[in-house]
Amino acid sequence: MYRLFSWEHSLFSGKARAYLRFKERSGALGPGYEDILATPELARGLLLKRSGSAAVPQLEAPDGTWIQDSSEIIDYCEAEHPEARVIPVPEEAPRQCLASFLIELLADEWMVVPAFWERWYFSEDGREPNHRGFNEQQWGAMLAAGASGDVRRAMASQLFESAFGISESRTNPRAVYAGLVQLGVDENTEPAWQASQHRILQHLEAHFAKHDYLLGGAPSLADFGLLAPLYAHLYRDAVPGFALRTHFPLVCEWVERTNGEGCLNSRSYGQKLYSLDERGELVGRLAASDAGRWLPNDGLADTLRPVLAVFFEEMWPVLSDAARVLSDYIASDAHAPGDELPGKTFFATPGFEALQTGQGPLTHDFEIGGIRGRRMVIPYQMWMLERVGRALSRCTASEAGRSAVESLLAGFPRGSELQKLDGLLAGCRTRKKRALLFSVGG
Ligand SMILES: N[C@@H](CCC(=O)N[C@@H](CS)C(=O)NCC(=O)O)C(=O)O
Repeated sequence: MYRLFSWEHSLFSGKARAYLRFKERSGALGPGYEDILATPELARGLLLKRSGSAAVPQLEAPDGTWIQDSSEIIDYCEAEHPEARVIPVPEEAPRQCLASFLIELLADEWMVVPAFWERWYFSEDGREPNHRGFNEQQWGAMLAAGASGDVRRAMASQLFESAFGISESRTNPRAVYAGLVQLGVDENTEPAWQASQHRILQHLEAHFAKHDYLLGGAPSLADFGLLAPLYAHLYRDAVPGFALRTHFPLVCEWVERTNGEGCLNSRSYGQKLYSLDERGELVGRLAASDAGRWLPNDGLADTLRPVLAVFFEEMWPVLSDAARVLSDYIASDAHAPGDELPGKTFFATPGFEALQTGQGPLTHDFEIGGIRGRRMVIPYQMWMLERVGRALSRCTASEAGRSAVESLLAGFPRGSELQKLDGLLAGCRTRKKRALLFSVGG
């Protein structure tokens, strides 16, 4: 069996788990998988040793191959088990393929910010409503698995105080609170990040009013990517979870459908609806929208375009500036080609804080919703962009593919810049070895 090492409350674990569940239920995952809680003992004694990082999710394949990173988990399993595929074939459906990779990137590395903020903002002292108790419970379930409820909560509470400095989150931000600052969340930008999240949720609510999944009637990489910020943080955490259920009920239904749990009536994978024929006999039919398939003819729903527009309007300017800043740093005397680069998403990578905080060489000005802030450059995002670039070159390999992609991108501000991705990334190519990132060269 595959072994998935995960936490229920982890953003990227939700993405990998829902993907594996879909493949398994579709009969496409060979031996299936076991979901193993990555306790601190396993994180230190196994994950860290195998990959160089204790981050979850990580996957061990039946032959012992070890895979760290939710995107690599999906790529690995797609190559091994191509049935019930989740990535549209670039040569056949270039627009759906490109859209899937862009939404994965938007969800993983942009929507992560307000989702992460919701969890920790509503755990701070004095916030009302407040879900600190819930947050203690979910962290404690991992930190002290098997211990009694009071011990589990106490362990988490202790971690929140001693390591995360929750009581002085605003005056002396540490760990997760420092991470939020490093990601560009401060008192000025907070409302803008929240507005960005609401804008996306409104677009999604409109989309799921017509279609069960992002590409139509079956899940894709775009759905599993989107589930990363939506499941553990926005759906499960108590305060955003209440808001999501009350304001975005169709998004909630999609979360349940895509996650494959608590979804009896939400037309999840392969579910049927039944009617009675004239003799009173049950007649089943596929429940999903769009005949249970991605839209025909490489179609993208009109309701999906506003979601892609958020990528180009908000995230793309930041990514392209980050590529420039990272290229300058790699070319400078401060870095030798082939050396390690910071890797984390949620906060500055230990050992690289001087580069990624304050006015360090791996920080830059950015804008969200017209508000200016400063954030760290995350080289991992260039690794993700290279992944988009590989898909893009296959999408545009034929004349027909090129023109399909060109007309899609022409509909977005600065959309055509994506076609010059190779040039943008030329000075900041990365190599990922286990969980570690290095510049290319040397
Ligand atoms: N890019 C990675 C991100 C993994 C990640 O940051 N995981 C978080 C939880 S969602 C984590 O384990 N953080 C703790 C740590 O880095 O030690 C992926 O897609 O899997």
